[in-house]
Amino acid sequence: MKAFGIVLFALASAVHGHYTFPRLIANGATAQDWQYVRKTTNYQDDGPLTDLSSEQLRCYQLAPEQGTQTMRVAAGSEVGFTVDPVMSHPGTLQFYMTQVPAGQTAASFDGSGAWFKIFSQGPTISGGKYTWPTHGSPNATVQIPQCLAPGDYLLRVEHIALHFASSVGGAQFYIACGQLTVTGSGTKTFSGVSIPSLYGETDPGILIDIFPSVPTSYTAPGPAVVGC
Ligand SMILES: *[C@@H]1O[C@H](CO)[C@@H](O)[C@H](O)[C@H]1NC(C)=O
Ligand SMILES: [Cu+2]
Repeated sequence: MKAFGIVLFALASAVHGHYTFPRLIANGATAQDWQYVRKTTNYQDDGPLTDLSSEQLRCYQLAPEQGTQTMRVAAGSEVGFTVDPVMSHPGTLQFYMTQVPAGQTAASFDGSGAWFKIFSQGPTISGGKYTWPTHGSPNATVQIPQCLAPGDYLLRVEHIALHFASSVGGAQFYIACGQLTVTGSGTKTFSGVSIPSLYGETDPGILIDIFPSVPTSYTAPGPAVVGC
């Protein structure tokens, strides 16, 4: 009976274990909780966002002004977030950025501009099933495009958990934004999409059965990843 109890407990935590992205990873170091990451609405219960029409889809942030600090990072360097505790659901990892408009800072900007996608990682398909490389990972990192023009940006991480995504409204969004000042000699700026209007509830990759008998394809939601 004891072994049976442990199995039940493991199953329960796999279903109910939500997560947050509290710490920025940059310049080879990990900062404090919510030091460079805007504190998210789910900071206590770790719960997901499911309403795709909400402005919370931008940064899932608890309050507009939080005293969050801004980290200087070089274009081309590796930046990311720790996960608390881990990305415990199968899902797609994506990173977006938005350039802060003139006259504002990464600390003041509400994210109402154009967001461009710099990374997307869905499943691999092999052995007749989907496999999710980020499933169980304790961090999520990305390379800031080498060609990116210097300036203030928000970096948005998004993990779309898909274990209930076969019905409308079932996809679970786990989101956070870090505040960055990007340095370097890049010159490139990118057009993008506004949030929350970028996704629809029935988009491919949002309304999806991830347990089909034999998957053949996968399409990530949102725009294509930009390149330098
Ligand atoms: C992310 O997690 C992996 C797996 O635990 C670890 O090997 C790696 O060093 C971590 N990376 C960062 C930047 O913390
Ligand atoms: Cu969860």
